[in-house]
Amino acid sequence: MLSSALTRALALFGLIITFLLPTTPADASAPLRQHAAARGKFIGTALATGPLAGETSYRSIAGAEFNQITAENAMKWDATEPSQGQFAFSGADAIVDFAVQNDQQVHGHTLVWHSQTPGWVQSLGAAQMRAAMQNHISRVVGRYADNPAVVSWDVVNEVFDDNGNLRTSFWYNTLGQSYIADAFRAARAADPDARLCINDYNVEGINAKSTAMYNLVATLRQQGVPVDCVGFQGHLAIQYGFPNDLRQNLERFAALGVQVRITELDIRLQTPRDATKDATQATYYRNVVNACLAVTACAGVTIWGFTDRHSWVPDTFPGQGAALIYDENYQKKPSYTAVHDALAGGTTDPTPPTTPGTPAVSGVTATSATLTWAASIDTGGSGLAGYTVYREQGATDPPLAQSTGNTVTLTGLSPNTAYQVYVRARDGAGNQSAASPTASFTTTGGTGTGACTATGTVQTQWNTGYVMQPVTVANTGTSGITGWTVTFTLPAGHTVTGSWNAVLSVSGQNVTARNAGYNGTLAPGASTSFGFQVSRPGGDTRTPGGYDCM
Ligand code: G2I
Repeated sequence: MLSSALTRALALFGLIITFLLPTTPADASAPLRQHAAARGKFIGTALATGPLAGETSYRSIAGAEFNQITAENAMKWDATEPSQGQFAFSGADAIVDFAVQNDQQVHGHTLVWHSQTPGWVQSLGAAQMRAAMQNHISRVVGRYADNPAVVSWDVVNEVFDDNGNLRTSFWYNTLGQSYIADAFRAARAADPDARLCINDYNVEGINAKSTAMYNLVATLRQQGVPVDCVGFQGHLAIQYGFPNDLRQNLERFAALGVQVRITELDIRLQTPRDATKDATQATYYRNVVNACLAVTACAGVTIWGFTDRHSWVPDTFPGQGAALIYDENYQKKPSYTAVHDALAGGTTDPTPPTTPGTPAVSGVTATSATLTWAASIDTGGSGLAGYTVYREQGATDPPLAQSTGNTVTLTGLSPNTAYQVYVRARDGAGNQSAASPTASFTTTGGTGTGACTATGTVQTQWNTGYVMQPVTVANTGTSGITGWTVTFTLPAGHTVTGSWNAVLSVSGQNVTARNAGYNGTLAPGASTSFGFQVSRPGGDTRTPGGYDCM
């Protein structure tokens, strides 16, 4: 029988050989993993044990398209050690076995987290909790330490709150900050060869939280704590905008000497899908993959599941979903093509599409208008991908909408407001056309119904953000209403990062909030409320204004 050290050495040797073999250019129809491997990256997916056991399509796509796997839930504490000292690895093993069969690397997720950790851990005293943490890490990491497929671990997950303070979880409250360094040291001891990561969400762009993570990683490494890698989850939403400084952010972490990776990518939208939302989502997916490709230290991108049939999003964000690259029936979406083409690597099309015609404006209301223009033509080979409508307003013109065809209805506009807009076309290679001539229109005034009012209050704020809560919606009329729409304007530079009790859509600085399924009905005199969180340039204390309710 081979010693485990020898097994590992042979496996490593195999890996090295695989990397040294000349890579033939991946052909256009090749699966994602072939293109990713040719670029020296992984493309991964999270897997859930239920469908892995029960659905043939799930298994075959997961095996064929991806070269990296993360267990969506099966390696978490509640799954692996539900009662103290009672370890259960059937789900985790099923995922690892699948990865081995399909020649995929596994990222272990996750050892120390405030969520999905059983009550027995949370109620321990300090000394027992530290010992339980070290034992858990030692047993879980140790189980796979000799398995060459399992190459990395999320040692700690989501240790920051949204303001960049250390989260006051039961870990922090009981053990203080030292639990983080202790967790990394325990993981290193359990598997000296595994790559050890810290992982979090809302850290894709440069902001207070990502800067706090940057500072923590720098400090830990100075102290000799074995942090090898930083995971950026990447739970994005098309209605909240793309973190355009993602690449720059990855680069600053890479300069600390760590590997970086996108660990849980999904890009949700307000359902139902349509061609415009699909196109925006595809652009976001392409941008994430391109950011990773552009940064040498970026190991790859893991998508948080691959089919809309199995995704955490609709359960957590009612009214949102369709966040993945295959639909519920395992059909590829435009976002699949975007990931594929980005991995397949550039294109040779240097020619932008022709300039769109002047937009003709029709159907102007208080909050919407329809634009139609003469279509562009793309002759460069990559094909016309769609159009972006911009609002002309000065130094930077915000995009108002995207479309795949030569017409779009702008929504979420402010009442009684003058708009100058123009259109640019883009092709499959990302080339943008020149701007069309500008069209002007003015939205009609307010609601006039007097049926409802909206007022917003700042509940809490910090240097780079604030929470608006409650935004009170009151039925001031004499008859009941069964749905409401509140519009308001964000100060320039402010962006919505989350919301609750209403469905928000954001267009430039204009926000439209519609009632959720459960709070649209208001009797005369009744009121309800919703809330949202905003990120702002440091110290810019302006707040949203122009609330209008209809
Ligand atoms: O919340 C999204 C992700 C944020 N980063 C860390 C990830 O680990 C996290 O994943 C999600 C899973 O996608 C969900 O599937 O973590 C959730 C738990 O916080 C997972 O949800 C849980 C449900 O809450 C449970 O009710 C359910 O039994 O999934 C369990 C298994 O389906």
